[in-house]
Amino acid sequence: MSTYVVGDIQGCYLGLMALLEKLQFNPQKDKLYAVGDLIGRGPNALETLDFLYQLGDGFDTVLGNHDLHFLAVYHGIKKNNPKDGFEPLLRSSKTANFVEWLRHKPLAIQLNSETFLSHAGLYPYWNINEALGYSQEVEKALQSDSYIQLLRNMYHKNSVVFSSEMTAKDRFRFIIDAFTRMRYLCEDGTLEYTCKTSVKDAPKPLIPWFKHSRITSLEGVKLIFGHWASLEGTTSVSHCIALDTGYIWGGKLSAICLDTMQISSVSN
Ligand SMILES: [Mn+2]
Repeated sequence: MSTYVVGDIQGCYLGLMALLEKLQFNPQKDKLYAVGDLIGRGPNALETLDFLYQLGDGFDTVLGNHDLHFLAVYHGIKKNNPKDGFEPLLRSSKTANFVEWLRHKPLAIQLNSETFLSHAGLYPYWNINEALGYSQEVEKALQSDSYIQLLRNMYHKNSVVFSSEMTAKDRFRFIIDAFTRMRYLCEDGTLEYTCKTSVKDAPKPLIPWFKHSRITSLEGVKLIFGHWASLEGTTSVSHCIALDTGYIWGGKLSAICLDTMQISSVSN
């Protein structure tokens, strides 16, 4: 039995199939995790969700910003934009089932004492246990009757710092943003959501979250994340593993084998 974590699939079903074949993934024995953005922009959202859903207990994922956006589009909170690639999925009779399935996925997963998965990373001012607690708060809300309000609330202005005095709405929005959209922090620790470039092209005062001293000093824990294709799989922090290698943009789809820590990729 092997355990793999795959990067941002974004509806690229054929890429996923090619990668699983390269890994000789055995759905009867092996386990697959994803770092979120299962769909979004790519051509085969329906096939991708259908396949992953059918893996049953052999698959689990954290939610990415595109996955959450899909839920909002499904519920009519946001207009469908054809470039998201959701159309065949929105027309499928299976979709209500996939929506329920996604609604029960977390923002963060701790696989064992040393491996933590989330879509964008770990907000430097949270330790692992706090982060898991905040993920659970959102998970509960996603599964509650206030689910639609939670989705609608995602589209208000980003909150850039976390504090215990925030309103519930700001707090939920911050938790979702930190787990699914974070890339850079400003020198004062506030989150900066607009810069999406590689680290070498970023304006000087911005710090990638994984270079923050609270993250570089975290020992014995591997933080595995996706979301940030312009990193091209490189963080230069050995315990921070970037798996979004931009397949959807003509790059690669990558997965790490947690037993060997070997990364395998296929090109688009
Ligand atoms: Mn993303």
